[in-house]
Amino acid sequence: MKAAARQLGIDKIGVASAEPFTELRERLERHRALGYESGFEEPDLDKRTEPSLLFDDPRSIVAIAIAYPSKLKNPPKSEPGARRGLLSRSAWGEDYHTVLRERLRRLETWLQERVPEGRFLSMVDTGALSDRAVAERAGIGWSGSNCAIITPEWGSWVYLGEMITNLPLPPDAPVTESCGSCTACIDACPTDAIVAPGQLNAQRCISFVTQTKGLVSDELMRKIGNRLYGCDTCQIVCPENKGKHADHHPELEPDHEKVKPLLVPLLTMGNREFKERYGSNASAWRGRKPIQRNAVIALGNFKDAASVPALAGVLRDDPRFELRATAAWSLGRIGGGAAAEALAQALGDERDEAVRDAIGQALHGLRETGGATAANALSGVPEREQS
Ligand code: B12
Ligand code: SF4
Ligand code: SF4
Repeated sequence: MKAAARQLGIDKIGVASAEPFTELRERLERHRALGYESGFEEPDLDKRTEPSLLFDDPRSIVAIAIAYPSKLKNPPKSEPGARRGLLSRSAWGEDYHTVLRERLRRLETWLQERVPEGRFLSMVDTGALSDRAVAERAGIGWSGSNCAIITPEWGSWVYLGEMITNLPLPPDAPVTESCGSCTACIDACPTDAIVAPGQLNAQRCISFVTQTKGLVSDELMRKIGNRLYGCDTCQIVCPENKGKHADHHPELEPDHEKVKPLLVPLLTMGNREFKERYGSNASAWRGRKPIQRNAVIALGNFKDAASVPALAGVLRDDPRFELRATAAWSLGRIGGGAAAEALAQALGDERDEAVRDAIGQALHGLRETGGATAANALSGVPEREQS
């Protein structure tokens, strides 16, 4: 099986016992008690840690890793008047769920042909098991301080998946490498989401925040920068990832205009266009709203006056209050007379309380910091509406 893995399109394969994940169970309980969960995990901790609840008579778990690219060759430039956002590397190619499930199916077929009594249950990401805990036990890599499984061969730029089976395969030993005294990821995390080595408060992780659909706090919006989906900072700074770049899976190669797109056209992208462009991309699973909201945030963070008309359009016309409120924040962040005017005008028409609040706060901020033009635009706005 191991010798065949490469020809099946699998970069690394290992075997773990199917014993309960007792240490992980304690970990997950503490994680929940501290409020560090993202809400995307399987909620049933028994299912997460006891393979026998998912599969009749499990004897082993086969873990696989597929390496993905970490570098864009000649990426388009993000320039004044033509600012761009960025998808994280885990969403650069075709949706990895599709790719890994297909590889696991190939592996199942290969095994079934040789061992007809074999039974298999494969999962990638959305299964109950912790893909990282399985990979760690199967010797795929070690569990880094940034939480990622780091392989000696491909660094942490790997997707993980696994297959529970009734076949009693000899287990592999975990890898012996570790992070040593390095703390680069903890130091670089923009929101201090890594509260201790290997412990993440997902609620503060930008990767999580980019995947939410609601309003984002001022602090986190500033820290999102121009990220449209996911965050790679704690992996980019990792010395174990230096020079690691896998470009041998054509389906995982990035389309530059998709993964580093112009921001303004994203704002008015309809559902059909979104599905055509991003439907087969891992970033699409939450729909277009989070990505469009993040595009609005990114334009605010660029503070580029050229994007004021597009943001004013969102504030005036977008039917989703989250988008309008976020556009108000971005206009306030960009500032200047045109932004202040758009905000003041929108206040007259806006009926949603949350959006009115956001407009009020943006106008208030402009009044405190803005110049004469902004102040003029505010002159007709009653005090109550401004703050
Ligand atoms: C929920 C989730 C998220 C959440 C929370 C992430 C987190 N760290 O918990 C959010 C949305 C933030 C997220 C972000 C990302 N994710 Co995610 N996510 C998941 C998911 C669905 C569950 C993870 C989970 O249960 N976390 C809870 C923690 C507590 O458990 P765990 O990390 O699974 O297990 C480890 C710890 O428990 C630890 N541990 C256990 N006991 C102890 C004891 C001590 C003392 C210590 C220190 C540690 C420790 O060891 C376990 C193994 O490493 C998995 C898929 C899956 N089904 O497993 C993908 C997964 C972890 N994500 C993945 C990826 C790629 C990402 C991102 C890089 C995407 C991006 N570029 O934005 C970021 C990375 C953020 C980060 N630093 O972790 C990959 C990881 C690949 C890899 N090489 O490790 C996975 C495995 C998906 C996949 N199948 O490929 N993700
Ligand atoms: S993904 Fe980003 S926000 Fe999350 S832990 Fe890593 S660096 Fe911090
Ligand atoms: S940056 Fe350093 S501490 Fe963090 S995962 Fe990489 S090696 Fe470990």
